[in-house]
Amino acid sequence: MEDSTVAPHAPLSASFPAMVSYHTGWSLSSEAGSMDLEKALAQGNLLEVVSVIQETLKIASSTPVNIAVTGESGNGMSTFINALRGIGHEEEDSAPTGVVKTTHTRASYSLPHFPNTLLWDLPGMETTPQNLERYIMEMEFSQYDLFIIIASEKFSMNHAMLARTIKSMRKKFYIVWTKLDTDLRTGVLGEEQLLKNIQANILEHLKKAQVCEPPLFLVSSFDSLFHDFPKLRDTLKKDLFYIRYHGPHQKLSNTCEKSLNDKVMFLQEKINAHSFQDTLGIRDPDDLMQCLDAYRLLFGMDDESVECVAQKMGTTAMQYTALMKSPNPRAVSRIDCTMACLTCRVCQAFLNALRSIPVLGNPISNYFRRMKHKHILKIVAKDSKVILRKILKDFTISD
Ligand SMILES: Nc1nc2c(ncn2[C@@H]2O[C@H](COP(=O)(O)OP(=O)(O)OP(=O)(O)O)[C@@H](O)[C@H]2O)c(=O)[nH]1
Ligand SMILES: [Mg+2]
Repeated sequence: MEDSTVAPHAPLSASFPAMVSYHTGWSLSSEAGSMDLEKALAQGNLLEVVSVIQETLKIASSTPVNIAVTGESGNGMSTFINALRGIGHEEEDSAPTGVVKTTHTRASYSLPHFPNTLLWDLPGMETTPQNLERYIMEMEFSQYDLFIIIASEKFSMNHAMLARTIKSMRKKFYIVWTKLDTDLRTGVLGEEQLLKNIQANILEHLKKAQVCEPPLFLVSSFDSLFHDFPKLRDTLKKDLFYIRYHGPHQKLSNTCEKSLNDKVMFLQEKINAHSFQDTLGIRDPDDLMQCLDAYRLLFGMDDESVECVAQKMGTTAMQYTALMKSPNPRAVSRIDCTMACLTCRVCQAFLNALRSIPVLGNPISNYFRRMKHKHILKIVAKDSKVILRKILKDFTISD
């Protein structure tokens, strides 16, 4: 069935692309991604962990973010879109503008300097509450990630209701007051007072509609470098980053955290069962160096893996090892009090003496051995979390 609300010759696209927003993009691939990540963490394959994180964040960065520009007809929505895109109203792919009602069907436009971001020019909303509901349905408000409500000349209750509806959908929105050039030209008040009055009037309407203060920008679409336009672009940049990466980032962090905790529990059971050699590959469970190496290998935190990951990330292994406690057994004993106690000469001599006591000696020394292993495990698991957090952060910053 054809959608009558959509422009037939919209410049970029008139209907939503198959992958709508990062929420959808993520959910399409999230299950497979999560499983791959869990598997790689369980196997201690750090390089594979990095690949899964990289792939997931690549999907997030290439999935379109949809921004709806809405308001009442004639408020200057299409002109604002052209201004934000840095083009005039008569260029080939500019949004049509005019003094009479011009935009009848929605259309999307790319936003230069903001890759994979679509600005949607919506027809103006009608003015009754029943129509507002229909408008929200027809314009498919649920599909957008961010809203820009345009107002000019008069901030009406309709604008406030629109804000309230978007807020109830738990979506982010800005209020943009446009045609400021006309206000400044025709107003009798000084600029400072006029700006204050406009802001106060908008906030009063929003307060009546029980909407708390959203980001508010006062602009003229004829001066797209002045007034609040630079502030608006900065805010948009930050919010688009958040919209794009927050969900996937959270999900990846949670999966890493959960998988590592599960792995610690699994290994603790093996320690309790004293399966040092067969499961953990530790020949001498009293050799601190051997134990550390074995646990680091199980978590993919061994020197070779860290080196490979550093190469993949375009950095040096030092960037990671400097954050870790486990690569250096002497440092572990020095920095970590429990470890220092468990490995000190007096304690070792005491444990050796215990072993020679019949019946009681072995259980007590086994207890201390388990305690030492669990502590090493804790240190290595903590290192893994620190390194994964750094990898996640580095990937998101370098985008
Ligand atoms: N002075 C001034 N005029 C503006 C500004 N923005 C828009 N206009 C004018 O306002 C009129 C309506 O602008 P449009 O951008 O077409 O408005 P719209 O909200 O898209 O309206 P429809 O598509 O018709 O619903 C046009 O004549 C624009 O030139 C502005 O910042 N300053
Ligand atoms: Mg328009």
